Amino acid sequence: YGLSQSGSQPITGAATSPAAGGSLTILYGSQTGNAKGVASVIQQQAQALGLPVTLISMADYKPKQLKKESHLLVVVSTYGEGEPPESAVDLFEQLKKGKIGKLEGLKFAVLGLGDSSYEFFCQTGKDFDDFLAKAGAERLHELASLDVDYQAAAKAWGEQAVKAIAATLAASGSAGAATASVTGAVQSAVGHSQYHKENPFPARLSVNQKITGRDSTKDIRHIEIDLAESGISYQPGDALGIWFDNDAALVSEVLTLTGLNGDEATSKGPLRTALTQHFELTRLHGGFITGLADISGNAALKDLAGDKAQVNALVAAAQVVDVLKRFPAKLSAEQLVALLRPLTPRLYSIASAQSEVEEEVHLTVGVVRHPQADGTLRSGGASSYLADRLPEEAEVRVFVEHNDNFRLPTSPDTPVIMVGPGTGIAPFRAFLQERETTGAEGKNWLFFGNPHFTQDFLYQVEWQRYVKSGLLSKISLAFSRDQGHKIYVQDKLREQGAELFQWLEAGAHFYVCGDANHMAKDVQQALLEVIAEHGHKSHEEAEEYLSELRRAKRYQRDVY
Ligand code: 2AM
Repeated sequence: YGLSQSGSQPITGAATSPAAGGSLTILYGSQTGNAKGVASVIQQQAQALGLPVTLISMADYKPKQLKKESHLLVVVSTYGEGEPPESAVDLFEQLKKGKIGKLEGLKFAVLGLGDSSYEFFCQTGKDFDDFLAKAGAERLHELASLDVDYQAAAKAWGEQAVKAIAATLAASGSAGAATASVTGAVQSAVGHSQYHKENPFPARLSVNQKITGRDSTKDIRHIEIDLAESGISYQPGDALGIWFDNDAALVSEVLTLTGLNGDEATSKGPLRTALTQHFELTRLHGGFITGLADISGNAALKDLAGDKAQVNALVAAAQVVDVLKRFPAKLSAEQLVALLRPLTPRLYSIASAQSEVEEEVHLTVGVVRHPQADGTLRSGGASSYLADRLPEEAEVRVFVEHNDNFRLPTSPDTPVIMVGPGTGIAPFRAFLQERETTGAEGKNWLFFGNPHFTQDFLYQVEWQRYVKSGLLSKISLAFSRDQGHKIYVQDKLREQGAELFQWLEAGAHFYVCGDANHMAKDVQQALLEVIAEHGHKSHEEAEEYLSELRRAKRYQRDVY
C-alpha cells in the first residue's frame, strides 16, 4: 500500500521548516475526496501567489502541531447528523475538548462542505471555525458553508482566503522568500487514473445477481462491472462512484404533475433529458420546498416552508414528486430545473480485490425501495438503476474514489477484526480476497449480521470456504430476527469481549463498515465497554485507549 499511502503524506521540507515569519498549512478532512479536491485547488491558488504552503490530511496530522502553525486553512466536510469525517475525528475531538490549549497567534479560515438536504448542514465546518476562534486564534476570512454544487464558490472563497493570507504573510516579510521549498508532490502522488468523477469510464455491467433469498425483507445485489481497457486500479477499501439516470417513469410523473412538456428547452438540453440525466429527483433538499413555496404562492406550502422542523421531516421522507403531488404548482421548465440540484454520482464500497478479480470490480448493493401509503414505490436513484433498469452488458459510467482512511494493515501479519453487517460486508470481502491472494498470514475475524440466516447470509459459501482454509480464523454471526429478541453485531462483540480485547492487545486493527447512524455508534459503544471491562479501565481510560487506536490507524470506519 506504499503508493496509495504516500498520497496523503505531507510535503517534506515545507512541513518541518516553516519560513521565518510564517507559512500556510492547509488541513483537509475528507471522506469521499471532495474536501481533498478543494484543498488541492486552494493549495495551487496559494502557490500561484508564491506562498509557502503545506497540504496535509487531518488523518496524518499531529494535533499538537497546531501550536506551531502561523496560518491555517481548514477544509472539511460534514457527514450524517453533523459529524466530522473519519479522518477528522481525532483533531476534532481534541479541539472540542480544549486539549490543544490556546492558539493565540494563529490566523485561520475554514471552508465547510455539506449537503443541505441534511439537517446539520456544514456543522463540522462551523464547529472547527468555532473551536479555533474559542482557542484564541484570529479568523482571517469568513467561514464558508458550501452545498453539493460547491466548485465555483470554493474557488472564489479560496482566491479571497489566500489573498488575505498573502497580505499578512507579506506584512511579516516572508511571502516569496520560501517559494523554493514548495513542490507539487501531493498532486502528482495522487494522480492515479485519467478517469475521475467528471470524466468517468464507460464500463460494462456484467453481473447483477440478487443474493438475498426470495422471502427476504431486503433486495441486495451482487454487482460485477468490467473495467477492461480502462487502466483503472483500486485498492481494498476504495469506493466506486456510479453515475446513473433517473427512472423514465419518475421523470414522466414530474412532467405530468407540473404540466410541462419534455421537449421544452432548458440550460441542460430538453427538459426530459435534463430530468433524466442531470438533476436529482430521488433526493429532496430544503431549497426545493422553500423555492417552490415562493414560486407557487401556495399558502399551505408557505406555512410548511417556514417551519424548519417540518421541512427537515419532509426532506427525510419524501421525493420531489411527493412534494409536487401534495402542492400542485405552475412553473416554467427553467424554474423547475433551477429548483433542482445537479445529479451526483453515488459511492459504493468496493467488494473485490484486483489481486483476485483483475479487471473487474464487484459491489454489494442494497436496493432502496420505500413503499408509500398510496401503494406506489419510491426507489433510490443509483441502486434501482443498477438493479432494475440497467440491462446486463450495458454501459455504466464509473470512477474510483480512493480512500486512504480504510486500508488493510501494512504488515501481512497484523490481525484484523472486521465488523460489517448488511451491505457493510462489502470491503471485507475485498480485504479477505486480498489477504488470500497475497498469502498474508495475520489472523482475520469477521462479524456479520443481517435479519435471517436462511435469507440474508450474504456470500455464505465464500466465508465457509475461508473458515475451512483457515483464512478466516473466526466468524461471529448476528441474525437479528431468527429468535424472539434482536441480536446485533455489538451483542456478539460484548459476548466475545475477552478474546476481542486480547486481539487488540496483540495489535489487531479494528474495522467497521455500514450504517453510520445506529450500528456504527452502537458498535463503538460496545467496543468501549469491552475495553473498559477486559482492560480494567475507567470510562475515560477506555476512551483514551480507543483514541490511541484511531491515531495509530488501528480503528478505521467506512460508514454511511
Ligand atoms: P434488524 O433490521 O432486524 O433490526 C443489517 O441491516 C443488520 O443490522 C440487520 O440484521 C439489522 O437488524 C441490524 N441492525 C439494525 N439496527 C442495528 C443497530 N443499531 N446496530 C447493529 N445492527 C443493527
